Amino acid sequence: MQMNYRIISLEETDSTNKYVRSLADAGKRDVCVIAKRQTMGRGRLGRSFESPEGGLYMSFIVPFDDNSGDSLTAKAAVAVARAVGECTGLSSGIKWVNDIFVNGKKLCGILTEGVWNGDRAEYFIVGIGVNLQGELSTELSDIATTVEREGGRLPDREMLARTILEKFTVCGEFYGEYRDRQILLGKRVTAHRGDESFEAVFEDISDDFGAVLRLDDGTVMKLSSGEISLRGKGDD
Ligand code: BT5
Repeated sequence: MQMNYRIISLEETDSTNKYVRSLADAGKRDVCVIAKRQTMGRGRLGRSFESPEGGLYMSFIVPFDDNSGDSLTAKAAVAVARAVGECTGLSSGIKWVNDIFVNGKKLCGILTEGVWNGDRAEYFIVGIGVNLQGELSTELSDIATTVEREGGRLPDREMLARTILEKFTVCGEFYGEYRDRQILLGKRVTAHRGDESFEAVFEDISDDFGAVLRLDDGTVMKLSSGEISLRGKGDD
C-alpha cells in the first residue's frame, strides 16, 4: 500500500513509537512523527536507545497487509541505507537484523512493533533512530557513531525523514540489496536467541529475511529473530 505521510515535528517526546501509537489508536494511519530528542527512546527487548539532541528519531504507521510482517524491518533497513547514502554521502551496511553500520559502528537502529487484534496485526509501527551529530555516552563511543563523526554531509532532519519515507514507500524489490549490504555474511559469528547461543558461520539470508547459520557441528539453522555478533565480540 502506498502511503503519503504527513510529518508531525516535535521538540521532545518520551518515544516517537509511543507517540505515534496513540495517534494510530485514534484511527490515524498516514502520519510520521519526528522528534529532536527522546527522553525514553527504546530499543528491542526492553533495551534503551540513547536519543540526545542531534539525532533523527522518527516513527510511522504501516497498515497491515499480507506482505508485511517480518520483511518490514528489512525493508526499513534498506530504505535507511539508501537514504543515508543519498543525503549524507556515507555508504552503510546492515547488521542483521535491524542495525545500520558505518565503518564498523552503529549509526542507526530500527524497532518495528506490531499492534495485534487476536492473531492478526492491525498495523505496525516502524521506529528509526539515526545519529547525526553531537555526543553519545562514553559506553557507546566504541560501538556507535554519528554522521558527523564519519565525515558525512549533515542533512536537514526533516529532509532525511522524507527521503527515508520515500525510499520505504517506493522500495521495489529489496531482498538482494538487504543481502548484499550484510556486514557479517560469511563471517564466524555468535548467534543469540533468548538464553541460547550458537557458534556458527553466517552463511546466507533466507528468502524470508532470516539468518541462515551453519553451526560448528555442521547443521544448518535458520534464525528469524535474535542477535548476531562477530565471534569473540560482545553483544554489540
Ligand atoms: C535498536 O534496538 O537499535 C532499535 C532502536 C530504535 C530507536 C528508534 S528512535 C525512534 C523510535 N522511538 C523509539 O523509542 N525507538 C525508535 P536494539 O537492537 O535493541 O539496540 C539497542 C542497543 O543499541 C543498546 O543496548 C545499545 O547497546 C545500543 N544503542 C543505544 N543507543 C544507541 C544509539 N543512539 N546509537 C547506537 N547504538 C545505540
